Amino acid sequence: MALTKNKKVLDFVAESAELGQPDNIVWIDGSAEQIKALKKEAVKSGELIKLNDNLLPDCYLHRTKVNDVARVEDRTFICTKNKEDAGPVNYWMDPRQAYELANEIARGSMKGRTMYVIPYSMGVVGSPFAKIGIEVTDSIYVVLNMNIMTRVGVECLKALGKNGDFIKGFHAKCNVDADKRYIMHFPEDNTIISVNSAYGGNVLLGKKCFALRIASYLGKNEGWMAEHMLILGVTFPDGEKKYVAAAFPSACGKTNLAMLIPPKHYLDKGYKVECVGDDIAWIRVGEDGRLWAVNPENGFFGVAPGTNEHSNYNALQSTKRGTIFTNVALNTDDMTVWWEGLTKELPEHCIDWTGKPWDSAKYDKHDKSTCAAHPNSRFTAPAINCPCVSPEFNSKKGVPLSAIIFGGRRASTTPLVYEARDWNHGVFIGSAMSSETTAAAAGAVGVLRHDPMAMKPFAGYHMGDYFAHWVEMGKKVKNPPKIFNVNWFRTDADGNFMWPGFGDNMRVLEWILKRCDGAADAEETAIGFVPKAEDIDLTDLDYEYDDGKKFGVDELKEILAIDKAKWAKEAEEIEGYYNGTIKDRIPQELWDSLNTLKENCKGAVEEVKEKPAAKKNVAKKATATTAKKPAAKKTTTTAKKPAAKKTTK
Ligand code: SAT
Ligand code: MN
Repeated sequence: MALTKNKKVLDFVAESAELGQPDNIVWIDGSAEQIKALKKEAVKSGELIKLNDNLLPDCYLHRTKVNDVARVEDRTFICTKNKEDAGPVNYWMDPRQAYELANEIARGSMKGRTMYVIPYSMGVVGSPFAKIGIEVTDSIYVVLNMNIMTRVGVECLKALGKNGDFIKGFHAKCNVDADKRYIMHFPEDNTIISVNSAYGGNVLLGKKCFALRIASYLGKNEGWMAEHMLILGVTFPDGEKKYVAAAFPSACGKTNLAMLIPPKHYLDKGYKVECVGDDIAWIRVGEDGRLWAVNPENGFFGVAPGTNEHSNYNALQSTKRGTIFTNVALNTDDMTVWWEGLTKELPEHCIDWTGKPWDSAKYDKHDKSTCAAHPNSRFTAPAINCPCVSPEFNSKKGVPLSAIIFGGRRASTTPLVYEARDWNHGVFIGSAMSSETTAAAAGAVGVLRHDPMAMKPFAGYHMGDYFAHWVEMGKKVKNPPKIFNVNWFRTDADGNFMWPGFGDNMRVLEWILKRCDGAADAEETAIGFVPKAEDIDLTDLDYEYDDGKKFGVDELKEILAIDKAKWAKEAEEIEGYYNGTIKDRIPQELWDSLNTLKENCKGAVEEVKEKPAAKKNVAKKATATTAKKPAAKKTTTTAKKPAAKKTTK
């Protein structure tokens, strides 16, 4: 029975039913009984496998089809009337054509099935940040995951009232046919359509589809921001709390950073880290002129492989009850789950993620095809399970941000951490982010690609306009957070990660937060402010590379060093991306920052190129040119060196 009198909702449900032609329609009220009954039904049909109720109470395993294990970026479309509005890094489809295609695929596809109507809220119901969505789906798996990841049920319909607007989401799994898989977004209609997939990021429509792609578009028009960012709080020994939001591409450690446990000597001093969110931040300007952020989600859709007691105790604990595991391995000895990196010992009797018995003797950690769990296998865990969930997790007004951090996987060039000179320089740094691809999206892994603000797959409109929106937001914030860039992934010549990462990232966070207070020193470099080695606390740091070499001050110096020649090349590369991909919608402020970077690294270009030039006689190539579009009016004001007052506290 319909749970609302809102005509727009009723119309949407009726239209969806007319299209999908399900046998039944079930409204999800969010009650524990209903959810329990659905779990039972899913176990009966084989869609879920019930795990050991003593060891993992109320936990289930789900396996997707082998062709349906990750987001599919090349089948994800932004459908705006004008192609230009989707921009150069999104796939675009004409909305009329997209609706026609989706209708053709979805028509009658729910015959013999039940269509569930999920009213859900992104954000705490009643918060000024919150927005309501209605997802219809023919998948119980989607209902159960949405019930963890979002706030689901009648309270959302109440908040909507008789006339409220909402984001429409239509999901039909159809035959999970990869050739007919489409994830379509209609930002101008507040609509999302997903067909022929049953994998998380493609079908939990509140997550990437709504909370990032549609919400980023809404944010641009309404003056706020939807970002691919974790949010964490740090409590200092004196009791003061500071909050940080950090953008990293998928599967680059957002969940780990969001839940980090500081090294012992920090804990002894009274430091504490608490998690507000691990994937998405909605950010608004507060009355105090600061940026305030909420996590619109209600759970974690985290990457399982590599998660263990040491790497992320809090995430692991979060998965101990009420969790749905997707594409991990099943340990048949005790009906628990396993994935690569969970334990050193391999399970003796185990079924791999495809449902076949797994032979641990054939396991080769360098060959992903021998893995028991899929590299992008996931857990969907309620946020309230997390031992370090922030008391502000359910706050309606959110938390004020002291710092914004960008980061990616970069084997070289990018130092462990550096700080932007100001907001616009920070926006430049975010826009210039590159990272190696991961298993979170279908396609090759480990390929370096541009991923501005970690939003390449998620900005619901033109990337150049998105940069401009960041610049505009900077003008609205009287007390902006400071912006930093980190890189936990530097490798040495043997391919070892040079920085220990995980809990030891606290050492970098401490410097970042002290910089926000003017309480830590830094060195002014060509790319921004970089800590001196002595500014990073290495007390009790114990990290050994595979060859037995220990991490120490020399290694720290190496990963803090700025190689200007490499940065000169990086600047050329960024210019190529701006000119070649984003083209004419790059805001002038970003060209100015690029020109400053080029200017600051100019000597290094000469140095590097002069050597062969001396022999080969091509010395004239040595001079750095100015990036395209240097506005005449602004070049004169371009600071070649950052303002002296900011160099140190
Ligand atoms: O699959 S999701 O898009 O939900 C997770 C991710 O890729 O970050
Ligand atoms: Mn993500």
